[in-house]
Amino acid sequence: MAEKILITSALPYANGPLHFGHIAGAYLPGDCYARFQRLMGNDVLYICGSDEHGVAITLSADLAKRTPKEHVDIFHKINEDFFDQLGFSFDHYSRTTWPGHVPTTQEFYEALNRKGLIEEKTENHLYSEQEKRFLADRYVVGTCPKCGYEEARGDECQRCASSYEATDLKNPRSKLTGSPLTLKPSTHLYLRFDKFKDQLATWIEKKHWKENVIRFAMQYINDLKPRAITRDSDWGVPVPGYPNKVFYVWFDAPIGYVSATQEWAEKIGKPNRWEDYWFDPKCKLVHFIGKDNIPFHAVFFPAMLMGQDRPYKLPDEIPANEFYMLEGRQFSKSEGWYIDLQEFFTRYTADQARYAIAANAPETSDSEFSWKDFQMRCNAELLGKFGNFVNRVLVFAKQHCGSRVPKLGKHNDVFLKEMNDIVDQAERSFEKFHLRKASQQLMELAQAGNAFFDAQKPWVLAKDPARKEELDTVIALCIECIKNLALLATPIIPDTAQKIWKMLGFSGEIAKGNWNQIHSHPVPAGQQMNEPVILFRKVEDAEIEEQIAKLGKIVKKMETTTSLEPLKPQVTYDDFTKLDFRVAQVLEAVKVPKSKKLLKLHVDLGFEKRTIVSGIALNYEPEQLVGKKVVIVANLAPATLMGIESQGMVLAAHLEASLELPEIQNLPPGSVVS
Ligand code: B3M
Ligand code: ZN
Repeated sequence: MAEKILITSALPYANGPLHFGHIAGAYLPGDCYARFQRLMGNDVLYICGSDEHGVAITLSADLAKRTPKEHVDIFHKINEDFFDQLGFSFDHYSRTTWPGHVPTTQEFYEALNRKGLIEEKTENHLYSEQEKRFLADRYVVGTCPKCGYEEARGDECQRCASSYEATDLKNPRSKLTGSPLTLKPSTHLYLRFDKFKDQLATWIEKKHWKENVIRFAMQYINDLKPRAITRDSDWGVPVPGYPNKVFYVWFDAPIGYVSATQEWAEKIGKPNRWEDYWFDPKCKLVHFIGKDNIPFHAVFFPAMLMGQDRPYKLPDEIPANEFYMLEGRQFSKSEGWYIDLQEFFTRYTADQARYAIAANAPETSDSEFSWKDFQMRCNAELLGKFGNFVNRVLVFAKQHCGSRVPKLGKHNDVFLKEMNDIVDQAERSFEKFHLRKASQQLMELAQAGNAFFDAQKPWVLAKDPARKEELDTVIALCIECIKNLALLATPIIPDTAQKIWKMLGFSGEIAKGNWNQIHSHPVPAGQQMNEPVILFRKVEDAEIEEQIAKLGKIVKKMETTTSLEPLKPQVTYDDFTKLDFRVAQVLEAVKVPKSKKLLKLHVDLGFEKRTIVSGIALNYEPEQLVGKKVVIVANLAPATLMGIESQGMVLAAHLEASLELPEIQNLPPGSVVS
C-alpha cells in the first residue's frame, strides 16, 4: 500500500544567497529522499519555501537601504532559482510573506490562547532611541557586569565567559550603530512551553531518531520555560490585538510548513487537500534540517502542534545533519570564502555538484566541500567508474549487437545476485536517510559492472561466432547493470539517470517509474537502444588549481580590507619574557554544557597534564582537536569559567567570526615557544 509522506526541508531565510553548505544539510538529502520515495510509489508531498521574517532580515535590509519586502523579494528569487539550477523537485516552494500565511499563524496563536497557554508579561528591554527599536541580545554590546570587559556580548562575556541578561550589561550600546541603549518596558506574549514537558518527553521516548537529535531535544525538554513569542516590530505576522507587535520569527516559520501546504492545495485547485497530509495520523511527516535547528523542530514546534485543537500530526522523522564547510572553514561570502555559483554552473553540471555533495554528506559528523575532492568524485568516480562502464558497454553493444538489447542466455546467477544485493542495500540506505552510503553503493554497482565486463572479456567472445550466445548473455547482463545504475542514480543524479534511460531505448521519464518494477523487469530483449552519449567531462587539474587559487585571493583581499584591531601599547622585552608559551597536545575535547562557545580541553604539556577552557567551540568541533599540538600560555593564573578551572589559555588567530589555531607539527609537548 502506498504510504503518504509529507517531506519538508528547513525554510531558508531570504536574507542572502544559499550556498553548498546549506544544500548539504537540509536540502539535498531531502530532495534525494523525496525522489526515492516517489520511485517507491508513495504519495509524496515535498514542501519548502523562504523564511522571510525576523530581525536579521530587517537589519540587513536597512544596511542595504532596501525595505524588508524588497530585500526578501530579491533573495526569495535568487534562492528559488538556485534550487531549480540544482534540479530540486519541491512540489511547492512557498514564502512566509504570502497572504495566506497570516491567518494560519494567527489561528495557531488563537488556539494556544484559548487553551490558556499564552501569558502576558511586561519587562524592561534594551531600546535604541536613535534606531527607534528594541534590540535583540545579539545586537547588543556593553561592559561585562562581572569582569568589566568593555566589548562584552549581549548574552555571554567572551573574556570571562559568564552569562547574564543583556539588561545587566553596563553602558549597553547597539552593536551596529554604537548608539546608547536605555531600558524601556514592553509587554510581550509568552507561550507556556513548560506545560508540555511531560507530553513531549513521552512522545520523544518512542522515537528512534539519531542519538544527537534525542540528546539535544531532551536537554531542552528538561529545562522548558515560557518563551516570548512576540517582538516589537512592524515586519512579521501581526499579533491580533497588539498593534506594533509581530510574532517572533521562530513562531511563524514552522507554521510556514502548514501554510505552504495550504498554498500548494490552492494551486492545484483542491483547497482542502492540505488536510489530507496534516490531519492524517497515517501520514509520515519528515523534517530535513541542519543540527542548529533541532530544538525548534523536535521540541518547540511539536509543542505548538500539541496545543492546537485540530488534529495536527507531529513529526515522525527529523533527519538532522551536521555542518558542511568549504576547504576547512565555514562558507562565508562576506569573508570571500565561497564558491561563485554562477560561474560554477557555467563549468559544471548540477549532477556533478549533487553527487560530490551526496557522497560526502555531513550525516554523522561535519564534512566539507574541497575542490580536490570534487575533482576526484567527478573524475575517478562519476567518469572513471560509472560513466566509463555505461559507455564501454553501450559502444560495444552498438558495434557487436547493432544497439539491440541481446537475449539473456544460460548463465550462473552470481553477477545477477551481486547486483540485486547492492540494489536492495541501496534501497535500505535511502530509506534510512543514509545518502552517503547510497552514493557509495551506486559506485559499488558500477565497479561490479566493470569487474564483470573485464572478467568476461566480451571482446574475446566476439571473435568466435560459436560463442555468440555467451557474448549476448554477457552484454544483456551488463545492460541490466546499467538499468540498475540508472535506478539507483535517479534520486541523486536525476539528469544522468534520465540520459541513461533514454540511451537504453526507453521513452518517458525514469523518475515517473516504479523502483520495484524497474528493478524486477529486465530491459526487453530486442529493444532498440539509442546512440550512446558521453555522460561526464573530465575535470582538469588546471581548472581546480585556478579555483583554489581564486579562493586564496578573495580571502587575502578581504583580510586587508576589513578593519583590523588597533595595535596595543608597546611593552618591553622583559614584559614579554614573563609569559611562558608552551606546546600542548590535546588529549581530549568536550563541549562545555550550556555554553555555545566553550570547549573543555585536556592537554598534555609533557611534564604535566592540564584542563583548559577555550572559547573556540564555534569554529572547531571537539573531534577535530584531539591529537593537535597547539600553543598555550602556561603560566597564566587559573580562572574559573562556567564552574571549570582553566589552567592556561590556548592561542588563536581571530578575524571577525573566524578563528584559527596555530599548530605545531613536529616538536613534542612542553617545547618552549618564544
Ligand atoms: N530559517 C533557520 C535556518 O535557515 C530557519 C529555518 C526555519 S525552518 C521552519 O537555519
Ligand atoms: Zn566578563
